[in-house]
Amino acid sequence: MQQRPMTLVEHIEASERRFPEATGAFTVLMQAIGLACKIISREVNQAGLGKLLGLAGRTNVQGEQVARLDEFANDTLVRTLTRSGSVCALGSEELAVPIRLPPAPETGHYAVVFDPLDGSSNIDVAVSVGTIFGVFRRRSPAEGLGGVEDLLQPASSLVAAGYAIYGSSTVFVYSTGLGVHGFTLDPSLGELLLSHENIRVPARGPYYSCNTGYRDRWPEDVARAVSRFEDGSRSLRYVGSLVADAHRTLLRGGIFIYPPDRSKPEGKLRLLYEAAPLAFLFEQAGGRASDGRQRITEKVPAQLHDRTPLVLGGSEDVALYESALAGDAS
Ligand code: AHM
Ligand code: MG
Repeated sequence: MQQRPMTLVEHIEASERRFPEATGAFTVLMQAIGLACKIISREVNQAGLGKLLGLAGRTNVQGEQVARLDEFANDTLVRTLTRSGSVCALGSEELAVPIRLPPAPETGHYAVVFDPLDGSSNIDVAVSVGTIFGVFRRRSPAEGLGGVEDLLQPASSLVAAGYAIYGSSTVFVYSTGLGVHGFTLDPSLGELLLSHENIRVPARGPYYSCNTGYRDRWPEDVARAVSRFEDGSRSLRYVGSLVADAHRTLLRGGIFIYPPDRSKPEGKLRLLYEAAPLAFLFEQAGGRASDGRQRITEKVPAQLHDRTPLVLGGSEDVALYESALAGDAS
């Protein structure tokens, strides 16, 4: 008889059993994130039918227009994670300040950062969007409210990270440091089923992915480094949803670049909500993540909403970008 694939929850439980001291709180937390992503997936797929398309009529902390689905996704994650009792603090790309939760000393060991709906400019045109998350261990004393110190940690301190992509299918990818695994949503069961076990990024890939429409705003070193990938041997792919561009790069290889430019000297993408979780996944999958000069996993955020240039990809491709940026002419 053909074996049925493992569900996400079974997979998390199996990896938690490797640690006899584990209390089960981590499984509860991951289950909550999986549930929130399934709820968001359902809403994204029905957005054209319901009333959730369009703008909410206000701007967020980043000064960007908030789409209604952004709000829905943020509320879903906040409510589901709060109800799980496993978190002490939450940081969201959509919220100016962190959510600090009352003490749950037996269970509230974790702090979660997330971009609830990445790529939201693509929602109204039915292009893939996604949710990105990172999980830190609590650092503040267990008796009080969680705080910003629980969230301002480098990606090297993540205990888990992942994303869900709401595309032609919904795929949930996560790692706890024991490989990177992907699960595809079976809508008839409402279950995420193991479909991509132990994902590895090819060292060199066939694509480069970058918004070359901004070339005139790039500093000279960025233009030089990107041009290294424009020798005719690679195809250009750029969705404009980070989750989608990262997912393709993780599975197929290649390089994703969001560099600094004259109008965004720090880059556009957020260190905590976008770059750090993806960097953790790429390194776990044998790839690399860099700001062009430094590993993303080493960068300590000073503020919740810090931005960073971001380069993700296979180890050889990212090394090529970094050396070209540093001035190597070869
Ligand atoms: P968002 O979090 O507001 O959706 O913005 C982030 C998105 C990423 O998904 C994507 O990589 C990038 O912005 C695209 O930006 P641009 O249109 O400048 O190329
Ligand atoms: Mg985003």
